[in-house]
Amino acid sequence: MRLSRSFIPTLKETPAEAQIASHRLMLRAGLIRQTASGIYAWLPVGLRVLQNIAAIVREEQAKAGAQEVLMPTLQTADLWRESGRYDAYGPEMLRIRDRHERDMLYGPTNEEQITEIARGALKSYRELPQILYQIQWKFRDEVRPRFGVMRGREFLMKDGYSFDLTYEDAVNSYRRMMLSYMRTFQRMGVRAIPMLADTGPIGGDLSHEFIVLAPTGESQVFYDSTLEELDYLKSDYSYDKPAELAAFHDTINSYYAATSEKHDEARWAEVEPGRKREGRGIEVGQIFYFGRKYSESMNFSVAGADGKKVAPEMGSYGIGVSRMVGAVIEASHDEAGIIWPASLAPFPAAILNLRVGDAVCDSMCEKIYAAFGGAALLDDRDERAGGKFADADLMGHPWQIIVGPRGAANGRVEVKRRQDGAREELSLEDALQRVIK
Ligand code: 5CA
Repeated sequence: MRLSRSFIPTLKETPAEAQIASHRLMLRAGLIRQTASGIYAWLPVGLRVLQNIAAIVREEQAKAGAQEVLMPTLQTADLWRESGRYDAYGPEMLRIRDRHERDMLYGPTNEEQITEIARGALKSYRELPQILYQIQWKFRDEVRPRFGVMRGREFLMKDGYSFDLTYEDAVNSYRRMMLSYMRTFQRMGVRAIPMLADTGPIGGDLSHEFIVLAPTGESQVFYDSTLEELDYLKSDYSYDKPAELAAFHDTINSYYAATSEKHDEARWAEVEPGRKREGRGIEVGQIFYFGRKYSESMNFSVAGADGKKVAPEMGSYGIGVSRMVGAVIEASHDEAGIIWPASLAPFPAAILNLRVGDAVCDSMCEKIYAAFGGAALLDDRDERAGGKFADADLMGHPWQIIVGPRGAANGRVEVKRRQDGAREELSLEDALQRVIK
């Protein structure tokens, strides 16, 4: 993309309404704009990041055997009356009435909706297990929306739902999703620590939250630092082998990790002092096993092997896709701006043309731009070098390729790595080799 023609409304001043770094940086780097309290429009750069997150989620869900669906944002109240949650959900639910005076709602989550769909389609135990998920907008009328996309009212969630015949199978699905989550978060360049959690309005008796550490996080957390070191991408646990999934789950659960609600001082005291980590964290995902809570209340059963009706065992699995953008920035930024992990960056690199109009600089920049297949961001604005450096740092591209008249005349460019600020002068060919993987 050419910066001169792009829609990337960056801000020089720090927006007064933003209390935390990620919110400030998302506004300043032109990722989002607020349209109403807790509701945001995603501008081109922000949307790219959101789509990069969604793409990783989709790949990892597919590997774990989950299938993608897309359910409506609007649901009928009758569905929620069946499960008993219509009244129980309270003022966080946005209730709407259509022209026929029918009660509707903007979905805060989709257990009822997916149960109704499964109930209409699944008739026999042979059709289980199933894991279905979607990436769809949710609305929760939070009392205090704050911190930008971190606690919004409208937000993008990946929500998945599993259906199994037996408790053992359901726990296997839960573990399968847990492993896929650890791989998903690791690919996004953040360490999310799984912690035993309360189940809240979703219900059930087994739940884990996935927490990214950041000083501005809303939860107080305690964990063994071993959980930061495990490499889930290299580990070869197989999704198809229940014993391996059990071993994975046991490994995770053998290290202490809990939010303040579940914190157990006696167990904490047993953690090796050098491995104790305590701090604030952002919940980027949560998974739940809740058995037959929805299948029983909503009358969903399949025929078992003996012909008798069985209510399937269920779980649900969420990732805060839009919250993730804020969480990654909280975990990865400095004074100058965002530092994107390569896997989520809106552009793999920025090409900074320090003298637009100079034939050598222009042609070198075009060559580099073409080498990226147009995927990089070309700063071709007629602006001072200082402004270009500041904007590139603010936007957080993993690499900057800096093309100035003196170097260009000798076929050389400067390459800066955003993560540590390391700079190197290289030939055009070496620079491309360094940056394009
Ligand atoms: N049905 C289940 C799992 S599919 C569910 O709704 N789980 S949840 O309530 O934990 O939400 C899933 C994830 O959405 C959370 O872990 C969090 O990352 C994100 N989330 C929840 N509320 C908000 C909010 N107000 N703003 C942004 N993200 C949110």
